[in-house]
Amino acid sequence: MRIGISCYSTYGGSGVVATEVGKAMAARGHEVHILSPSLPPRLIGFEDHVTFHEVSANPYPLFETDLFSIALASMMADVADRHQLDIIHAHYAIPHASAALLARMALDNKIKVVTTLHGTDITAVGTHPSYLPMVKLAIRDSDAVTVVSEYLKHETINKFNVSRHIDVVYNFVLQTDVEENITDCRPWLSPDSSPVITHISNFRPVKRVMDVIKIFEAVHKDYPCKLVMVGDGPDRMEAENYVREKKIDGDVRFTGKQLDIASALACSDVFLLPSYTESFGLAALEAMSHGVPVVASRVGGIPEVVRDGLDGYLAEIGDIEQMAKYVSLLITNPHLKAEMGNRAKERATNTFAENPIVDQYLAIYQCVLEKQ
Ligand code: GMT
Repeated sequence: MRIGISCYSTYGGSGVVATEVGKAMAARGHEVHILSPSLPPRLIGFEDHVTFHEVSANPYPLFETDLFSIALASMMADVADRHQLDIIHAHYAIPHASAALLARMALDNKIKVVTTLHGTDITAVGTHPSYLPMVKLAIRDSDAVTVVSEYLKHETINKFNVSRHIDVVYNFVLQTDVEENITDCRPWLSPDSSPVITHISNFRPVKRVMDVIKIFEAVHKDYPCKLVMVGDGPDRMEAENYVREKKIDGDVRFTGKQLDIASALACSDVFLLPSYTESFGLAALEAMSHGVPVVASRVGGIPEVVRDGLDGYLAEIGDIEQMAKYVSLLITNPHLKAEMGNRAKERATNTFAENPIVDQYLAIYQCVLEKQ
């Protein structure tokens, strides 16, 4: 098969899933073309059967805004034509899915479009009137639509009033991420060997970064511990200012964006994800795959990933006190932490293993290609 994959190249989960699906398809011998505004972080190094195409919108004095969507659709059509692609797999509805439909029109329907909805394209920004009709069209007219959780399927059907078939294909973990190239970060993240609490995100409001800090503050009052904040985004500055004001900055480390998430997780004791919406929670799954129990909000698709009381604990959105209690319980009870961590690892590596999930995408590709 010749497959085009379109995604954002940010550190967000949709770009990670898209790139890893592409690499997995290439490893199975398919030809893969990845289209993105810049090189996705997971695409470092040469990969056999994978070609990267950087999408950029050519500015023109008349244009008042960046015309990325049109540039993306044009590049999809061009790459599909030149490389005789069979399928474009668009990750995130805005604008990837609508651009793919436009490219399909430009190619007289000689290509199939598979759209994967990831989260806020449905639960937040997608329902804004500036985007809603196009997201609805993308859901209606893609040859196949997948979502990353049962929760997101439910939201898609209800919010967009659609009746079409939608497949749930969960996010997955890579065995190589779990086992290979781990650096022991504990000596510098926690020189006194106190427990390490970790949060990884793009620090957008949806992640409730200030809840992370306040949960840590409450735990830290009673127990020595460290907080590691991996990532960057709009809410980082407020969080950094707060920890300085509260004079807990000596025990909070903001690492900025990191490619080596696996090493940070491998030396973590608890992973915190108090988001107000989360269609799946790939970061939580990655933590689980390293045997790290998760304390998260009971929201969206998170309960499909983290089983409350088994792989970690779930609490209501914004319940800082309860989440702090759960974190304290875990860091003061090594036996409980190890038991939950082991269960989390087993669940992550069995239920969310790469191969069967990539096979699900492959079966969807084959199915749309058979339908002429
Ligand atoms: O929807 C978003 O906010 C962006 C997207 C991303 O690129 O990070 O995140 C979503 O997709 C991930 C991969 O499928 C999921 O694991 C995340 O839970 C989801 N984020 C949200 O729903 C907030």
